[in-house]
Amino acid sequence: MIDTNLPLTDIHRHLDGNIRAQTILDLGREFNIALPAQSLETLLPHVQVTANEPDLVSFLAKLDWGVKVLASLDACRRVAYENMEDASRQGLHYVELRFSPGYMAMTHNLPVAGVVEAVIAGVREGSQAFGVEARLIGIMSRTFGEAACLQELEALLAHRDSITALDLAGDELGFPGSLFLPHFNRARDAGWHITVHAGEAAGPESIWQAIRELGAERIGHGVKAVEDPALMAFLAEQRIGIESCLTSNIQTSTVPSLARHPLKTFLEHGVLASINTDDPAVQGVDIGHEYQTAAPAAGLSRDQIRQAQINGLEIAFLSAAEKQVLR
Ligand code: ES4
Ligand code: ZN
Repeated sequence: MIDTNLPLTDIHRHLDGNIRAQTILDLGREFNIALPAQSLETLLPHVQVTANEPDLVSFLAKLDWGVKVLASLDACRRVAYENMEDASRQGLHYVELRFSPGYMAMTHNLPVAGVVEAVIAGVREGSQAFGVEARLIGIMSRTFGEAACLQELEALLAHRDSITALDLAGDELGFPGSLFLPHFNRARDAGWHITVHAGEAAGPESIWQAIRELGAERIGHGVKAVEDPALMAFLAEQRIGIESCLTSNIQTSTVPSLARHPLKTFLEHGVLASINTDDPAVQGVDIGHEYQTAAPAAGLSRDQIRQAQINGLEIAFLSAAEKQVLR
């Protein structure tokens, strides 16, 4: 169901949620970090979702082993590089990789700006080695509060030309977007694009706020928009992109089943919704699974899946000329 005549994109993928289990084992050994298991097979259930989690915050805890082994800047660079190799193996032509430098730095007290630098280097090397085009989105992890997010923002701004956009991820219910107004004002001043995780754990008002107050041009997940007809019309009219992540929304219990996922409704309303993975290694999925298995299970027709594939490039944070090169 992937149209091989069109570029294949993933514009919502966390590189710190996509650390290979084998790499967790390798780095755990290298840095003498105690892991819950010593073989790939026995480690997998600790670092991958095995059953749907009750909520977003429990799901996010599954990402922790990946960052616990990031004991050096070179480990961060390796993970970024391997993300590009994985993107290439999955047949992607273009990826927007996002990461929270504060989260990656946290366990081993790495310098946050150093993490940003290491990720930029790893993605650049991987992009060249594997021939996949990439852009980087900086994340502020709202779960750690306004001050920690300011630290992440400063570290990202130190490398502003290598960063394309700013995002806000983590506990949407506990930390509303309104807390981060000054952060996003600075991001817009830096000339960055804006995307925000919204309408995943919280309701449509969180999406309105992300757009009106934070300046979001795209929304991560946005599933709760279907509860607000005025918002659905606004998203379509204003061409606000939706980054849908089907399997992720089931695993976080945001949506009860794929059959009830709103992606099909978005497409029927002319909303520019796209198909993406989120945290593929933690979820145990790849982009092929989302197109070939999850999208049909969400009731999308062949044409709707193709439209979602077109939308992925349409709403990518690229200039018209950059998109043309990929087509
Ligand atoms: C998220 Cl860090 C992360 N990964 C996946 N989904 C998310 N929602 C909010 N933060
Ligand atoms: Zn996400």
